[in-house]
Parts: sequence; structure tokens; C-alpha cells
Amino acid sequence: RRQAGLLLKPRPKTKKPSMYKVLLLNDDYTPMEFVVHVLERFFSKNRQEATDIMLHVHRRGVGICGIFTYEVAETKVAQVMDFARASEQPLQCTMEKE
Ligand code: TYC
Repeated sequence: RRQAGLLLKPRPKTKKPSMYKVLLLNDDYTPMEFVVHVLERFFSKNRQEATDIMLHVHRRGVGICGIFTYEVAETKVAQVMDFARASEQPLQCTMEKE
């Protein structure tokens, strides 16, 4: 890399990681209070923030829980899906590139 200045186009040394939105999807069965609990427990939202996000998802069909690097987003999705499954709730959580 020492002769990079002669041989290669200079590039910034660091690159920002791609960020991923973690999304909750609405359904007809998961209790509102369960969704609020998920947002508090896994996304560190306070009661008001969690309630606002839950109601947005309830009304619009989908909403953003947070935006994270790939690994963190993947972990959040797995935690929510495991918790929903263990609680026998149909709640769906997914991620998409920002
Ligand atoms: N629609 C659900 C109900 O009326 C509440 C709900 C909100 C479910 C958000 C999922 O991601 C969700 N009980």
C-alpha cells in the first residue's frame, strides 16, 4: 500500500458500515401490550416511545424499531422472533438495508 499514491486512486481509509432498519409487522392477534414490551425490552424504548411505535405499526402495517449495523440488526430480529415464538405470538420482525 506504500506506493498506493502512484498506482491506485487514493481512497478514504475508512468506510461507514451499511445500516439496516429493523421492522415490526402488524398482525391481528399479538396483544398491543406485548408489542410495547418487546420495544422496551429489545430496543430500549421508554413506554411512550414504545406505545407510539406500536400504534404506528398497528395503523400503518409496518414500522421501524431502530437502525443498526448488520450484525446488531440480525441479533435484534433473532431475539424478537425467539421471544415471540416462545410466547406463542405471531409477531413478525424483519430487517432491510437502509
Ligand atoms: N394489531 C394488533 C392488535 O390489534 C397490535 C399489534 C401492533 C400487533 C403492532 C403487531 O407489530 C404489531 N392487537
